[in-house]
Amino acid sequence: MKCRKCGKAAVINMRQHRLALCQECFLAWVPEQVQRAIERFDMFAPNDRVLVAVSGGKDSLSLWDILLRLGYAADGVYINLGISDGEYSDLSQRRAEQFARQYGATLHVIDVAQRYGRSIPEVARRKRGRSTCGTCGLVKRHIMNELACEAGYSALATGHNMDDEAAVLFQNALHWATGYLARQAPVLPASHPRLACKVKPLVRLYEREMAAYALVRGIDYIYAECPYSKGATTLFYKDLLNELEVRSPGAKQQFYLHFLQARNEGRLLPLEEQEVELGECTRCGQPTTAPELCAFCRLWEVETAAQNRHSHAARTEGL
Ligand code: Q46
Ligand code: ZN
Repeated sequence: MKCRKCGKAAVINMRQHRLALCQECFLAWVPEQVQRAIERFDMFAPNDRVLVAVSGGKDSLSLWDILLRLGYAADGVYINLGISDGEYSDLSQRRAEQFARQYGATLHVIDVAQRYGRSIPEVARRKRGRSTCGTCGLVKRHIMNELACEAGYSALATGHNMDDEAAVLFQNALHWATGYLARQAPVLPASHPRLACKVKPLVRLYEREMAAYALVRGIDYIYAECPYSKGATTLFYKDLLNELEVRSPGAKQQFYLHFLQARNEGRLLPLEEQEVELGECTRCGQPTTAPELCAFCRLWEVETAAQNRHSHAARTEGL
């Protein structure tokens, strides 16, 4: 198969675009798609400072690579969650640090256990109605939002690709989760002075294309997935959508892009976002719908109380 742009041997065939490209043309095409998404959804301006949420995986490192190549002032943030199965956290941190060194870019590293006294698996072990991923998501969102706001970044960029977004859309549509559907967008503007604007510049790209980009570009990323992602329902939905894609190339793209179009045109009227009243957490000051402490501060308060009870019991037993 030949590259449609220059006639050299193609390295990838993207059936949904009826487009085969050689290595060189593909490496130019991917950043073009990202730039189109940034402009189309008005994510940020050329002089804005952007903070990239880096996990050490193919999507976030490729996103960082692309933004730097496009000339954006993009720094990274890596959060060490303390996941030791297969040394997942330490390995992924090394990949992120190695990338930053190689590109001469700034990486903020935050270690949850060092900063808050306990790793994510340790906190999640106490199971308080929240799954490990639920706890992890809450902590990551809080830390990234805090850093983005305090350090004055215009946007917090995540490496969600179209497969991620289509799978979440499928899940939300199956459950008619109208609140989530209303909030699912490539850009979530800052609705409060202490809330960062969140953007997803990879929404026009399939996961397969991002994997190919990282490979062809020679980005050294962590291949292993987080051990807690095993059996996640979104992975099952991704498989279903990929089966559909095999039978009907472009189905995934149409499903997601038509949703965005309908949303922008106001054709999802009953899904209109309801204005939620946001107060401020009395401890950390971040926006919350709760009357006093935000969910993040409540999590660590319960954690500290449990720790105190534990040390008290240990002391009593020792008497
Ligand atoms: S890192 Fe955290 Fe994910 Fe691992 S524990 Fe779950 S949420 S799966 S994106
Ligand atoms: Zn708080």
